[in-house]
Amino acid sequence: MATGNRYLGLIDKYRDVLPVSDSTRLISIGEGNTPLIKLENIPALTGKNVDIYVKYEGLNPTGSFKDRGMTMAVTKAVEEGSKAIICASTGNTSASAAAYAARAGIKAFVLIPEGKIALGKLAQAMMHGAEIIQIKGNFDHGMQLVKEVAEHAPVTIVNSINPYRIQGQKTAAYEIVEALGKVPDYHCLPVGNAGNITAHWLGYTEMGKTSGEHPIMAGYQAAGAAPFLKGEMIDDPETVATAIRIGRPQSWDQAWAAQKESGGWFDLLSDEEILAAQKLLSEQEGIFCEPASAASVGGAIRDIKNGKIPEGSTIVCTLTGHGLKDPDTAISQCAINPKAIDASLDAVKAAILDKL
Ligand code: AN7
Repeated sequence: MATGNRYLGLIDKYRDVLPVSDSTRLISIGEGNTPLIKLENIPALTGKNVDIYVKYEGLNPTGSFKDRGMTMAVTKAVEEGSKAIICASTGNTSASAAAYAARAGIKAFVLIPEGKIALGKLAQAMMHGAEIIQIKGNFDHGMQLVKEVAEHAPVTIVNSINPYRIQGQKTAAYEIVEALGKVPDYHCLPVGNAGNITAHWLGYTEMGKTSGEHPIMAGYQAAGAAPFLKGEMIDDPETVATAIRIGRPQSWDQAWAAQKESGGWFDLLSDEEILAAQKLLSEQEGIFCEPASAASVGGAIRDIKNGKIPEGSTIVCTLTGHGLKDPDTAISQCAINPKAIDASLDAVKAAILDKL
């Protein structure tokens, strides 16, 4: 058995390109190192010859890509002597902040929109012992309040406006290029606050400094929460993909820069299209992601079919969060509500033969 190469998290692996020193205490739960999975069945359904890979970020410790940025942000908060962190969140940031604060032995305050966060995310924030502050408002209201309160209380903001979050998250781009052995032609992401597309673009441009190579970045939003398509902030974002129910993206300028510099685009998907893509991935590939994540694959499939993404392309789609984050939305999509039958051989046999 191989020994001596235990994975110690992404800061340890990418310390050469991250703002840490040898004496920095790393707050890590083994995040990063997520699989880049080649889709085997969906490409054929597009009718085009393309390679599609998904970067399954749902396999991070708390089940979303947020852990990449959070390990870095909490590591620096602790290094700087902070005893408490705070964030506004549509769910995943709060789950991640709660877990890393627990690991570090500091306090986490999380502001979440009442009734609009997926069940699994709430369970995580509660289990990790975060101080949960539910507000009668949406993410954008929470974010504004967090910025204001941080000026009056000794708390470190760990939303993606914290530059260390972006630093940690850029490592996903490094892993992709390492796993593929080349730079992908296209990179498709769901976009909410736009921190992740900003972070990926930073990673790709750092790596491509001498070669100039980079993917074309495509960002997909939910139709009811699509400020990048509208060209301005919106007030009442609404979508079944609660993770990206955001009307005032914090990384607005950086995301436009990523789009323009990469030659990419933003587009939107209806809630129905998002849920259909989530189901397709589950049924065709055995990969369960949360609704927001599926926007990347749904958008990519559409743009492959319409030729915007040409044949012969290598495409990476980020699956930002695990499907188990939002069991309610998953179950409500499945028409068949399994009914109990008699616990007898005859009844079970009949049930099987009925389906073959
Ligand atoms: C699964 O947790 O904003 O464009 O507060 O959870 O970087 O914001 C979550 C965002 C995509 C959008 N997919 O990423 C939060 C939060 C999932 C997410 C996004 C989020 P950004």
